Amino acid sequence: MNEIIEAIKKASIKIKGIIEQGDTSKSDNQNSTGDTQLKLDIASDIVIEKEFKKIASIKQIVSEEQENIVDIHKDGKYLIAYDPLDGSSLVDVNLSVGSIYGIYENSFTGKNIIASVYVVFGPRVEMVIADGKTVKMYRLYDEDFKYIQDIKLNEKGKLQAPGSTQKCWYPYHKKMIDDFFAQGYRLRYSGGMVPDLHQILLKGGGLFSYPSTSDLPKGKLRQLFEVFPFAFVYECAGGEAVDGISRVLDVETLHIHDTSPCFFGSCEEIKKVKEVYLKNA
Ligand code: FBP
Repeated sequence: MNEIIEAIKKASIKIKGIIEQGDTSKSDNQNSTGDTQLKLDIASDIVIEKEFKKIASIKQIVSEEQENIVDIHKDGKYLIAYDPLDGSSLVDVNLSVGSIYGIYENSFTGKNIIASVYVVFGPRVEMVIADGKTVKMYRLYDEDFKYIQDIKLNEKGKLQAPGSTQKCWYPYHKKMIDDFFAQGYRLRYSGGMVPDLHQILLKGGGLFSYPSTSDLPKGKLRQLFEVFPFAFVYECAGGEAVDGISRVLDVETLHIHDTSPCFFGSCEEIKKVKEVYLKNA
């Protein structure tokens, strides 16, 4: 596992350079979800895959930017699903973006995730590692990541990050979001999943939601390399992650690019989400 973390560190330093110097224009390609790929997405993906190919313990990888599973080493132990540069379109407006990695054993399913890592590329580059017991944050200084702190969520927070197109929210979802704001929750939403979820973790808690909507009934965020890795982080930090009703890491994966509605947060907020969604199921 340590060699995987070292590979992510090396790749992240290169991706930092790509973001700062790279071409943010669109490529001629689309990814498996139909998103037009930016040259940054493809460049970041190439950097990560090159680093992972050097590691004997990696059996397979899945990238948001590639259609199929890539076989790496047949005797490897770990399966890694990753989003090389989530929210990449935000680079053009100089907002924070991130890479997300889910590390699995045996098969690419929520139940088999054993660790997750994300890297935030913002005013500073920070890496967060969840290993099933703790959540630890590191910060990049020159060419080295230094340990900063452990991250724990409070029972209840103060921030709310309500995602997706509001005109497509179901009425009960809109009322739930409005109720949180009426309680004094503060809006914190940049459109970048990584910095938005990182902020809630560092500020002690709250709720991030990307629900089922009339235009995207199964949500937008991808299970293997967006939803499950952050669900694992939030659970390790003392919070919860659901699809509205069930623990999201128990959701079945039928295809490697499947999406899921998702709610990540402190326990109090997730309790409210489950109450509302169970009542309207
Ligand atoms: P990409 O993987 O295409 O970047 O989309 C993911 C994402 O950008 C997340 O980072 C973010 O939480 C979400 O989409 C924002 O979606 P919306 O703009 O619909 O709220």
